[in-house]
Amino acid sequence: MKKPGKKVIITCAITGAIHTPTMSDALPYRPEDIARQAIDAANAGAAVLHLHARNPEDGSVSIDPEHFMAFLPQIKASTDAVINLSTGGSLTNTVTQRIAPAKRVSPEMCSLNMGSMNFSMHPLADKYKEWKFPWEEEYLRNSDTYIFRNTFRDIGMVARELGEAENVKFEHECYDVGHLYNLKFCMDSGMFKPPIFIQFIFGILGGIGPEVDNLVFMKRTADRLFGDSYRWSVLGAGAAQMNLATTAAMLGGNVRVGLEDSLQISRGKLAESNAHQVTKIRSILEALGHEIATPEEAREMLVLKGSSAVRF
Ligand code: KMH
Ligand code: ZN
Repeated sequence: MKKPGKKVIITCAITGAIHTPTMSDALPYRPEDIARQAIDAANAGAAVLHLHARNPEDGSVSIDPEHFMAFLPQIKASTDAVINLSTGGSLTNTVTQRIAPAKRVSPEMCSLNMGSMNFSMHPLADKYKEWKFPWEEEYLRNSDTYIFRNTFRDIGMVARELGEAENVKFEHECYDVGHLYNLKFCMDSGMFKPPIFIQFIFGILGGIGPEVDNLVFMKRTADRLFGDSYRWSVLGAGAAQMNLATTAAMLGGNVRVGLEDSLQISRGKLAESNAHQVTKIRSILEALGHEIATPEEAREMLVLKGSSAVRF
């Protein structure tokens, strides 16, 4: 486990599948905007870029490998940041569809969600009266019927097809304490090589809430289950983002920010860009005496295969 005083990895999640274009003009969805914001975030201090794709015409979530290929080469050519592809997909995708982009490009990292759960954004729909695109309102409202499917068989398939076959390291996304036990079961079955990287997630409707008590509980549980064989990071959704990231770093962890998880820079105020959030968390962490990990240091801490081993 990473000890306090060691370098902090900043992950920036650039666009995601939760927010829609109406919610913020800063949310990127065209490939050139995703690339530019990702590069700016890396220049601001993000060592890892967590990436989803969007449909360039209307900003809807896409798992089309071509939509990923519209920005991946440019990001790779302009930064040394670790590229982490989402396997979360969207409300209508099968797990096989969700991993297709990563199978095509074999990135250094991928997300791997560690349990099936409700995952809903429907309360957001009531906040807006007019929409930039027709799909947005229905997408949000229908999420109250959504079961985010990540069964043990699904997890095993992703472990084989991306972990074993492509040597991809996973960002194990754990939204509640049971997900840590799922991960422990999988580890004991030999699915993942240590050190594993856990993203503790707080504040998604369907997962554990964004209280510091919960962070301490998740970390204590992970310490008990995984000992020294894990690295960890924290993602607080919405207004919890900066506070929980700061708390995580104070407890010896790494942090994730980005417009995927929160559109705000401070309570009620929209962020101008992903780099805006990276710059803010970086200055908080540096003011507290933490050093920020470079991409090369992140590769060493997480034991990644290296950027020369990707296919884009
Ligand atoms: N937006 C996060 C809360 C994924 O990409 O696999 C969830 C996420 C899922 O990052
Ligand atoms: Zn994501």
